[in-house]
Amino acid sequence: MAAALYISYTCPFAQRVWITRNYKGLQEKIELVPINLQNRPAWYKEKLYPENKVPSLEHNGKIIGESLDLIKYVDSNFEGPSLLPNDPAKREFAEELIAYTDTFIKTVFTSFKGDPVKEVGPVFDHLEKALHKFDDGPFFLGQLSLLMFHFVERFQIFLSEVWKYDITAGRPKLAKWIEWLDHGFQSHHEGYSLSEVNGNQSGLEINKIDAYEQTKKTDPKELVEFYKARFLTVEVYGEMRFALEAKLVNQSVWNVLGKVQVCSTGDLHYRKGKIYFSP
Ligand SMILES: N[C@@H](CCC(=O)N[C@@H](CS)C(=O)NCC(=O)O)C(=O)O
Repeated sequence: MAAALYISYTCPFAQRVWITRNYKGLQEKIELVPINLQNRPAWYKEKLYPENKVPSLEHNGKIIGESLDLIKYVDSNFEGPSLLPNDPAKREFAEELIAYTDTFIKTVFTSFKGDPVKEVGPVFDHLEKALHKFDDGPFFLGQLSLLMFHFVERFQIFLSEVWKYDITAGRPKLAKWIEWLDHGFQSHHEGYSLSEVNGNQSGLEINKIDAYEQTKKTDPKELVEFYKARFLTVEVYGEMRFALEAKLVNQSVWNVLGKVQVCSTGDLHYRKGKIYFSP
């Protein structure tokens, strides 16, 4: 029976279910339905998914949500290669790692509103340790890399751009993992497969690269702007508002606000009589 996966092109949670669908070769079996999150159609909430979030999957007359549940559901209820390894120890580790992704994401997103340089270390250390666990090439158990990489890639861009924080410093396995994945995607663009470039040791085959590449719609520059607007914008008032409006301060404002030490000038936004500043 045909199924529909409701996603948004910018949502990383939807992206991991979308990658799972592509990886299993279910493009014909599970139709993609993009939802515009900024302008959600009323029927989505009223008739389909009262949570009004993406992703959700419509299958056999049922609607299921939550991306982690959906990954497991799609993996076990549809045909195609399994995402989870068969070996029991590896399978247990894979399930732990998939579940850990939510802690990882939450910690990093929350840190964007505080001080990431102090807060994100432990979660990237956890990934570094996980990469040491099985000697499976530079990947987390092969295809599971695909379910982690899009988050790590987004965070890497934002943390280095805004906080000058290098997630790979002191984490050699993580550095290698990112390098190999980047290299794999790049070689693919240039018309080579990773096995041609590096011998057949990478475990990143063309169908895996494709499964991921088909979901890659976010431009890194747009991503940085989107995260800045979402996480770094603060309301300013009182003397600071006066100084900003009179253009008496720029860079120092942000330092005084105590958020980031590195940005230069910012933009002022007026909304409902309030004033907001974003770097
Ligand atoms: N825990 C959920 C998170 C899904 C989620 O937060 N989706 C966002 C887009 S990235 C959303 O639909 N937000 C709309 C809203 O919260 O109203 C999952 O893993 O599926």
